[in-house]
Amino acid sequence: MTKLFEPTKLGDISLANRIVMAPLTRNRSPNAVPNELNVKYYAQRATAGLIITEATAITHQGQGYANVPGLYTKEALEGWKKVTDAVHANGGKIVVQMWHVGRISHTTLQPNGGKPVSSTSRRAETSKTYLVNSDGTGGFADVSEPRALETSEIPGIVEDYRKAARAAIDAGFDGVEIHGANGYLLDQFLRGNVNDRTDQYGGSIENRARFLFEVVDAITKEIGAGRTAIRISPVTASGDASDPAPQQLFTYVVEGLAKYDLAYIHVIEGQTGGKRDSLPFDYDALHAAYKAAGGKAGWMVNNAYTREMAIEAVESGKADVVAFGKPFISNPDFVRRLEENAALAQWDQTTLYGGGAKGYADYPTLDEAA
Ligand code: 8OZ
Repeated sequence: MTKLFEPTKLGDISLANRIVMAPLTRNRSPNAVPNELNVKYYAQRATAGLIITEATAITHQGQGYANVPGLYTKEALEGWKKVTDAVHANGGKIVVQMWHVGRISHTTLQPNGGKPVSSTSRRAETSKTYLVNSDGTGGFADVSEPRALETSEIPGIVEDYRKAARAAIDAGFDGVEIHGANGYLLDQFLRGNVNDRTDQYGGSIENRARFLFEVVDAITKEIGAGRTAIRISPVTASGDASDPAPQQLFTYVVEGLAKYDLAYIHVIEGQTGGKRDSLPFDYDALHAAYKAAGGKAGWMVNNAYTREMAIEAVESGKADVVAFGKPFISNPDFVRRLEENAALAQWDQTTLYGGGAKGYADYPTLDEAA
């Protein structure tokens, strides 16, 4: 037996087990509005101890890809209410991942066709976004050149986060996960090789982390720390993000987060969706620094965990809960399969981004396949 299948609590959120569905971008919500197909997909996966939704834009300006959902229109929030109701009806818990893409966007996705905003006016040279062509087919395209945010604009974006967190709770979510990872807006401020500002939001680690802490502060005041979480990716190079001293940077970040009684800290180990050892980083030292600073939130780990690794992580205290991404796409009853050590279905790589039910809401459970 293992603790992996036993209940736990992350802040104010009670989980039936310690297996979490990681956020997964699927590009199946036209007009940024969650629809009946999305309801079905999430409801099918409600045996996860916790579902983290796909990254969800807090504002139109925070949009960076075609057909990803939002939190900023009445229609989107009504759509999400149907999702949260369906997940709760099936006994699950669900938090929304709050997203502002920053410079990983395209003018055609922005309000009035404007430039995406960032900590810098430099383009993410190797980054692609996903656009839908006029004939309805999808395709990847270079991201647009951003404009650097004025210092005076930052409080407005903090306010956007606060409002979106309130709207999320009103739409029935059990909490929110701030997307602080993978080269998006907050990470664009954190990273020394992206952030080239000379104001109080650039330069030192303390300055680069200021925006993130203002967002954490605003959201925890609005909805409570026990329903607020954050995801970080210390070495992920997505979005052309990198830093000269990630260990120092993220130690400062988690020590600051220790001052809040958050629901959980979600750490991607290695390159998101890729190699676990893509760059050197001591994740156990990061966890130890968090605890030494008085941090009490759940420690969530992610990236290419196997059943054995997950059992070992929760037994040893390396982590409190383990998030799994792509296996949850092709195994709606992933928790049961881990419990029974049953075979896992492989996901179809060609239907990850965009499309309809195929490769999305049509993967059978063990019972359905029998
Ligand atoms: C895959 C494709 C598009 C976006 C992330 C939100 O990496 C994403 C994402 C993943 O965090």
